[in-house]
Amino acid sequence: MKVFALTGAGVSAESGLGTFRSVDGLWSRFDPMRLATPEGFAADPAAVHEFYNLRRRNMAAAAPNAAHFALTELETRLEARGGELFLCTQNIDDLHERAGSRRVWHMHGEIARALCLHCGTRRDWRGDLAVELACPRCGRAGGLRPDVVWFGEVPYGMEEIEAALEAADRFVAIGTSGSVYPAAGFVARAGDLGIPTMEVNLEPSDVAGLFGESLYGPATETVPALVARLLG
Ligand code: BJW
Repeated sequence: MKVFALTGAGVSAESGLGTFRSVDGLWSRFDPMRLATPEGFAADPAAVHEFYNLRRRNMAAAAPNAAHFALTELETRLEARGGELFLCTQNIDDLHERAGSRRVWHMHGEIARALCLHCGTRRDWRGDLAVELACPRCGRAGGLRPDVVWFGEVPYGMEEIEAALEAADRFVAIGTSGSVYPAAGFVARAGDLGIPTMEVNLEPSDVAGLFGESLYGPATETVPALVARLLG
């Protein structure tokens, strides 16, 4: 069996990392147009660095939870049976990797990586970023930014994602509000392809009506239950 799992901020919520659109979510306190767009970065890079530096430190202090570990078990046990898990996350944190997942597709990039706008180099970057820092590759300052996908930018690996969706036997969306495209459109695409779909979330998402099945509750409870079910 080939499973395509799409994860969102809800999978890391119980690890203490904030979601975006809950009542007290990140976008209720921070302006996404200022902090998560290329135009916002051009206008005030220091403010954007401060926002992501804080989140990078929060991530380092957080630990993976039972939902991340259950998805690692799913990957391992599907592979042992000749199956596959395509784990596509919108999250920029590394909690899937720290739970042991070996192949994680970060469609919205990774906060522990930096991209140089001058030379295009992408590299691991675990410390703070700052405007005055120079790129270790080209030596120019002022061009380093978090290697994350902001509004108006094209997510990473869309061709590979589409191919994995086409090859999948199951599509599950976990902890995502279904409000950001193109990820929010995957369930409709899976439906067009005739793939059974399931939503696993705290509450019905914006696209809940498009899923064949649903399981509602905290991810640390629902994801282990989902994995047990998928493994039969
Ligand atoms: C729990 C739980 C628990 C809580 N257990 N569950 C109109 C105007 C302008 C733009 C657009 C437009 N229409 C469409 C667009 C495009 C735009 C878009 O979608 N905008 C919408 C807002 C309308 N999209 C883009 O610009 C994207 N690019 C694009 O479309 O390029 C064109 C293209 C595509 C494909 C091929 C070719 C061309 C880029 C989007 C980039 C999004 N970036 C962000 C920030 C990245 C870095 C960062 O983290 O800072 O990505 S925004 C933010 O939202 C972040 C997330 O990955 C993303 C999704 O959020 P997510 O994960 O769903 O979180 P929440 O908070 O929304 O939901 C959490 C869910 O968990 C909730 O449902 C809770 O109930 C649940 N939950 N606790 C289980 N314990």
